[in-house]
Amino acid sequence: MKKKALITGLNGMDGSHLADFLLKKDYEVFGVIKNKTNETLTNAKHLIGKVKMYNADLTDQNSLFRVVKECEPDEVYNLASQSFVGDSWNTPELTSNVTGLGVLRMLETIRESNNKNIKFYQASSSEMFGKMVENPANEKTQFYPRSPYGVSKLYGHWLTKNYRESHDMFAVSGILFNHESERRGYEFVTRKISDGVAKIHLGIIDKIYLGNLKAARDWGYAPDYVEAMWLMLQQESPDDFVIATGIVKTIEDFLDCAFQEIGINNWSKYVGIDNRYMRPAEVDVLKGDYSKAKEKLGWEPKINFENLVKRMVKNDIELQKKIDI
Ligand code: G4F
Repeated sequence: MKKKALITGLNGMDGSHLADFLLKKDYEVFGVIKNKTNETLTNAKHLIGKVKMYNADLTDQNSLFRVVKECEPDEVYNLASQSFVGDSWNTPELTSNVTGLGVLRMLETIRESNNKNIKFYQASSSEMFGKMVENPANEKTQFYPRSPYGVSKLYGHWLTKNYRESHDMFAVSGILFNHESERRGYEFVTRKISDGVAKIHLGIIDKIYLGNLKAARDWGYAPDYVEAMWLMLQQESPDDFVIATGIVKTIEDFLDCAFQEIGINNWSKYVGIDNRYMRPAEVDVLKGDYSKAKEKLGWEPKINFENLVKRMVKNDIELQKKIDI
């Protein structure tokens, strides 16, 4: 019998990469998509016919009950969320409802299913470390979130731990640091840059506008990170893990690397600052210590920063060429 996995947020970057990964492992994969239509299937189009997709929502408890009842999963990966930190100040209630309370609804759905064997993965985030009271951060580092998004993720994180301890559930959190890929949404800084650089290269635009260029992140490659999610659910006992590269780069470093890809060494005339992209409370730097994951999961990042940036820029150049035709 094939193992069955249910992924919420199937159409997101991580959801679609995880589905690809699990299909290769011969899983039967089910996915929850919000407002599913053929037009809204951005990252999951190639999964039509391979993954059974459900129109359900983390804000609608009954829709989750129905999905779990029908597909009877062995593993549930809760990846859906309002995941754009910048927008969480504009939509704090929506963010809390989806990113925070959504975790409660998914955990309750599993608990009420009376199937003690379902394993649950929660997508926790390095945004929970926010102000970083310890650098690099590990699983024991105290949290200090800096946005409604970070606070909501922290609620989901503690709730997952609480359900594990209260109801004897196999429920784990992966505290993932920033991870990107060719499927990243255009609102995030990495994709905004790779897309912008591709358009500058092809003469479509002449400048990109960004916010805080001094912010620093620990960036990895999303397909590497979905493997870590799966590994966490294959352990004997449930536990939480930090997943990171341990290497920190600034937005300026990302710009250096992206512009070098199109042969430009000094990008200053191609980048403008727009205060609209500054955040009310910034997370200046994020750096993770993944040694526990290395030791217990045997996990390590494979794609480095330079390679990641190259892939994203190359992909966007190819995409733009196709659009131009
Ligand atoms: O790309 P970002 O929007 O990602 P952020 O806020 O780090 O969040 C991402 O990683 C988290 C894990 O740490 C996830 F939980 C979360 O869901 C998401 O995937 O911004 C990165 C940095 C910020 O410091 C921001 O202020 O880039 C800075 N930045 C500068 N200019 C910009 C821009 N960010 C965006 N989105 N757009 C800009 O123009």
